Parts: sequence; C-alpha cells; structure tokens
Amino acid sequence: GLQACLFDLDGVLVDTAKYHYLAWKQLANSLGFDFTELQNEELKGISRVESLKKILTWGGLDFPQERQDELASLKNSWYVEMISEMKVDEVLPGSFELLEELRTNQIKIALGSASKNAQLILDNTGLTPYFDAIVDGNVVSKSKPDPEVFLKGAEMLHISPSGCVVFEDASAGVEAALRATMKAIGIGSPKELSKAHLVVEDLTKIQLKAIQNLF
Ligand code: G16
Ligand code: MG
Repeated sequence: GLQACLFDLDGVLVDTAKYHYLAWKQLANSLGFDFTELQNEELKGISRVESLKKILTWGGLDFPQERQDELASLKNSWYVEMISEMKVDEVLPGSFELLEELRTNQIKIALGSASKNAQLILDNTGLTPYFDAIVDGNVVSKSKPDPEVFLKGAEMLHISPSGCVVFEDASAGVEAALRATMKAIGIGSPKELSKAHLVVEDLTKIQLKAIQNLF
C-alpha cells in the first residue's frame, strides 16, 4: 500500500518556471537573441547546465565550457534574486491541504527536485517543515528521466519504491518515476503526461483516497 509521497518542486508545489523563464530570457537577450514560452516548456525539469546548452543551440551559439559555467551562474544570480522574494502565497493551490492530509495519516513526504535552489524556495514559502527527506540538484548526479532522484528519496525514507507515489509536472519526471518502479501522478495535461498512472489538473483535484486506490 501507499507509504510515501515524493514531490517534484517546480510546477507541482510552486510555479518557479516563470522565474526560470525570465532569468534565461534575460541571459539570451544579453547574448542578442530571444526564445519563446513554448520553447521554455522544454526546459522544465531539466538541469541548469542542460538548459543552457539547449538555449545556446536555439541562439545558434556555442561557447567553451568555462564561458558556459559563467553564463549559467549569471542566470542563477538573477534567478536567486527573484526567488528570494517568494512568499507563502506562491505555494500552488491544494499543496498545504494535501501535505497536511498525508502527515495526519502518517504517510512519509519527500522532495525530488532537479533544482540546486530547492531549499531556499521551501524555506521562503513555509514548506520545509512538511518534508521528511529532501533530494535536490545538489545531491543527484543524473538528471530525470534517470530514476536516481526518486530512488534516493525512497532510500532516505527507508521505504521500498513499491510503496511510493511521485507527483510530477514534467514528462521526464514521470518517466523517472516509472523507471524507479513507483506510481506516478501527473500534474497538468493528460496529453503530455499520458504515461502517468493518473493525471490531475492540480493538487486541489487529488485526495488521499484516490492516491491509495492506485495500489
Ligand atoms: C527545476 C526546473 C528546471 C530547472 C531545474 C534546475 O526542476 O523545472 O527548469 O532548470 O530545476 O534548477 P536550478 O537552476 O535552480 O538548479 P524541478 O525538478 O523542481 O521541476
Ligand atoms: Mg517540475
């Protein structure tokens, strides 16, 4: 049965994608090109270095690794400035209610995010106290769809993958959950997340009963 829930951060609990987009856009503009919000969709769930590589390709540019590292940390400094202002009201609807319900029912809770800034976001939005384990971009070496981020989470909770459910908004994240042999609940469009066991619009649309029914 259900023993633990693992949450992606961006796109599931908070909407930090808009800040990533603004910061990457600022970087692209400073290099003399632009990219669309549709292209930005491809960056969701992808690590910082991989995102930069994609963006440079869109701009028809290539730089030595050293310069790429500089550009990535420049983007990150702008991004960190934006998320430093985040408050509790930026937590997506249904998040606190679901986390409370899980806690009341002794279901373990972990974070499985690609972001190296996850702790700052959790702290600023009041989410930190809900988490029994935090796995973020500082501790994983392989990006989603590799299952490492979720397998590490289950391991830290001392729970077998078969008792875990993952909440994900990115198809690479759903794939990572399936490769970890966990249940996957997609947050967003059923078309893009068709591999998930269940897809809901947002966390207001899911209750403990429905999660337990996946087992
Ligand atoms: C998030 C975002 C990605 C971002 C990645 C790394 O992942 O969806 O767009 O590139 O983290 O973020 P940072 O530059 O802060 O390390 P997730 O896994 O929480 O959806
Ligand atoms: Mg996400």
